[in-house]
Amino acid sequence: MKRVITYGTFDLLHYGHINLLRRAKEQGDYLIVALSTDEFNWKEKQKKCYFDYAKRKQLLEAIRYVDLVIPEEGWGQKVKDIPEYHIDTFVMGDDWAGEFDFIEDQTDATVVYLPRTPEVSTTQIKNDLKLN
Ligand code: C2G
Repeated sequence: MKRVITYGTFDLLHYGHINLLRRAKEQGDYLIVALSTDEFNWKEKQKKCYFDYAKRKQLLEAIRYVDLVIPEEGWGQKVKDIPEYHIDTFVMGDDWAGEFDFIEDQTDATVVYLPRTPEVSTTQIKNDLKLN
């Protein structure tokens, strides 16, 4: 069984996220999503989520491609998660291209960056709806 992991905030879940999760699952047989906690989002990414962690987790768990959702509480946890969950492939959108190459040096996982869905983003949705 090939196990895949990806990380993110996934606020105001949209089809760009779904495209990413579908292609991440295609990299293996089992997909774990490490979901940024509200604290991590605010402290480390200055993101204030519209939906809190519990609601974002509920939404992700309803997606057919997602097998398990775990919390992402810090930048450094990836190199621990990968051995702990026996991960074969680490996947991120290519807006992160290059940022996580170290993972191939520090773990047995392969790093894959997938093209983002260009025209949609949570920020754009908020701006369009004037939620800012
Ligand atoms: N994504 C995408 N296309 C979009 C928007 C997002 O492919 N139009 C991808 C991103 O590249 C990322 C995932 O969906 O791989 C989740 O996006 P965000 O929730 O914005 O995640 P981010 O804030 O980038 O957090 O430790 C890593 C961070 O937690 C990533």
